[in-house]
Amino acid sequence: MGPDALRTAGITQMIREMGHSVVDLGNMTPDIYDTDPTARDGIHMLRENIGWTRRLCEVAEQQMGQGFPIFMGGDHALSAGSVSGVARYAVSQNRPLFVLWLDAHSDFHTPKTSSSGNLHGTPVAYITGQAGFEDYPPLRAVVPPEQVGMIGLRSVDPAEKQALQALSISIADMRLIDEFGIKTPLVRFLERVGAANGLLHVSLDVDFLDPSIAPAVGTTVPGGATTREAHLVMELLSDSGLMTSIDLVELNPFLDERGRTAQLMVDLLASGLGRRVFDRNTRPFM
Ligand code: 5AB
Ligand code: MN
Ligand code: MN
Ligand code: MN
Repeated sequence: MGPDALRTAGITQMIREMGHSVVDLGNMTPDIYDTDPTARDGIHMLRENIGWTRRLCEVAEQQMGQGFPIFMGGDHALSAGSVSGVARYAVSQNRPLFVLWLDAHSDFHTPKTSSSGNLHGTPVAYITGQAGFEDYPPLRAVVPPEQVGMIGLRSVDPAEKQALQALSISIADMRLIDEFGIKTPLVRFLERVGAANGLLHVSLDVDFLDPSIAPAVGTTVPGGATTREAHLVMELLSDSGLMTSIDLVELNPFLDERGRTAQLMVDLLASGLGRRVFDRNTRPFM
């Protein structure tokens, strides 16, 4: 339902109005998967997710060569496929892939450590090549943890914390954002992407935003990004010219209030594609 809510909120028209041509590939379907009803994986829809990952990985690699892919969800588990495909493309271009994870959560469980059994809590561990995904499609291109940045964190489970502490993922939790502003960690990360001539995939989880402005998500956590913080992130991403693909995920229109979360996600994408109130040079003060 998420992608259709984004369509209803005018995502295609907005992109066109910004002067781009856009092709809507429609809703995807997973690759064939094992539907053995006696299988007990302890994980919700493991096999189905593996089918989705395989399909999305192929499509993502292909579409990277065609333009700027926007992956709409749906469950954040889709990023296991989108990012692994984008990573394959980056290898083919001989360029490093950086991933910016905008989320309340670190999504760093493996199917082995997850206590909820919900795979939307696992994609970052998969794309960075952590052990525990033996049933998943083997990764042809791993994203090194040093090339991942997470901004907005405020709900991290003990197993995730332990795994993250051993790695060099850049993390800006809400406390750091309160103290230094959201621009500081983002600009530092973008400087690294630019210096390495990297590609940049952005994964925007609705729950990055504060639930008071974005209620349409199953896993709300108070204390999230404000409307302006989120727009600033997208505006800076657009200024940088570095972003080469994006996921818009976790939108559950069933939980929305008159489509406001879907509309906010579309507006944020517009900022990411360059929409401004004024051009910089028409601003009188600075
Ligand atoms: B989301 C939790 N860590 O594993 C788990 O929304 C939440 O894609 C995961 O960021 C949230 O179930 C996944 C408690
Ligand atoms: Mn979810
Ligand atoms: Mn989340
Ligand atoms: Mn997430």
